[in-house]
Amino acid sequence: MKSQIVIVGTQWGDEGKGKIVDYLTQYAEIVVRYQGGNNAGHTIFLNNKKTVLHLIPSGILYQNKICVIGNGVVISPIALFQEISHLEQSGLIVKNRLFISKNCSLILPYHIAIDIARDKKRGSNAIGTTGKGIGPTYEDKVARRSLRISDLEDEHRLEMILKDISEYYNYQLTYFSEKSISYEKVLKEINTYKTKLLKLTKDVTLLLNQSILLNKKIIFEGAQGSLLDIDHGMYPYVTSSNTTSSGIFSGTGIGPRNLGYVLGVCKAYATRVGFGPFPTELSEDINDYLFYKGKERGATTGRRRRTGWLDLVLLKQSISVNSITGLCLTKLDVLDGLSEIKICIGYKNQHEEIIANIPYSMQGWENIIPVYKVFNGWKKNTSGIRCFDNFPTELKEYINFIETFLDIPIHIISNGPDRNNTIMLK
Ligand code: 2SA
Ligand code: MG
Repeated sequence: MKSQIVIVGTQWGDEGKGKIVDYLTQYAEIVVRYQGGNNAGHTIFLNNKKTVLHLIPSGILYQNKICVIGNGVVISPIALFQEISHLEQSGLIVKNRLFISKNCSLILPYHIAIDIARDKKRGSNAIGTTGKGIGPTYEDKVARRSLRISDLEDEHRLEMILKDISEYYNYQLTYFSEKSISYEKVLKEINTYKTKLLKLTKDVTLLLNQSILLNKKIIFEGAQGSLLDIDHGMYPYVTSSNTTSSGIFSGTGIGPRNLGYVLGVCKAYATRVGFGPFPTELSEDINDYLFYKGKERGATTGRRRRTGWLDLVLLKQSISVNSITGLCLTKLDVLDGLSEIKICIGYKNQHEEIIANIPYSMQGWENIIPVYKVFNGWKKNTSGIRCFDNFPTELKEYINFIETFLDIPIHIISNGPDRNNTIMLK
């Protein structure tokens, strides 16, 4: 098998990708982010110490691994240097092992201001963005208006592009009755980090393709989840990048022949932060139980995550869109205290008719009723268990059902936040 593996979220993000990337990094040499920006929140517990990474690949917590940020990622230099400084304060050396593509678009104060202003204006139709300027920065990229890292090398080019961006957004900010942002102030800010940022850059497409030829082990670390993909997600309640495995090719410049394995990370229940359809969403006590026991708060914004039952209809869709080889089931221990656990195995409409295909339009999601299979809970603490055979029978049944229904192997189980709470199967 090829040495390049992909780790993607199969739901709405927060499946526990960060922890799994961190666990598997021991076997890898390079870890790569290829989409999104500092809207991500990858939480890792190491020796009871919590680290949240937003932009830098989770592999950075190992001293000797190379971390790469591909051209598909949008970069907030302020967030980047804050994260570097946090890591350095905890004794990690980032220099000479974090490399960023010069083709990355920059998130500027304009993007953040307009992201927040627009979502506010949407009122009851708000998307619930993280307010990190992600959408507007990707818009600029597609509109060929972006300021990319490489533009910082040429003062004249930098000023020309920034003037254009400044004019464009200040016009919009006025429309939203928001304060305009001074071009001079932003230019001054850019000049404080421009040299530092350029020093971190490298031709990462070349680096990755050469590493692949040398058969180096590479992990591609997805951010957010498949249901938030700009093309395949529940549009418009999505983020602005390709969160599915397809994003790797455009976001780094490696080709599809080079991937050996796609691991889909899936939480044993479901959460969503932000607005949009959520067929299995819970509004009962179990919602509070999952929220408290699962510590379900946005790792970037601190927002309470919505919770619900595992939805195998959506998971099937994610498996197919991402070309998933095997699954990693996370946060199983969170279900330990429940006497009854449900899994959604189909949808029907209000006339009790089975819906064969996932709706494509937003209207289609409105009257979806989930069809559940009900399982007995195991009511035992399972977080210390290190081997599948030692799981309670009810938990084994739960896992075996998922595997059989989806016709896809579950290769990893995570039953706690620490690296040690990881069970490799098969
Ligand atoms: P944006 O800011 O434009 O990407 O928001 C668009 C939608 O994408 C959702 N989104 C996320 N969903 C889950 N986790 C994310 N990362 C953070 C975390 C989020 C947080 O790990 O908890 O702290 O709130 C993430 N990033 C974007 C977002 O909620 C919108 O629905
Ligand atoms: Mg997260």
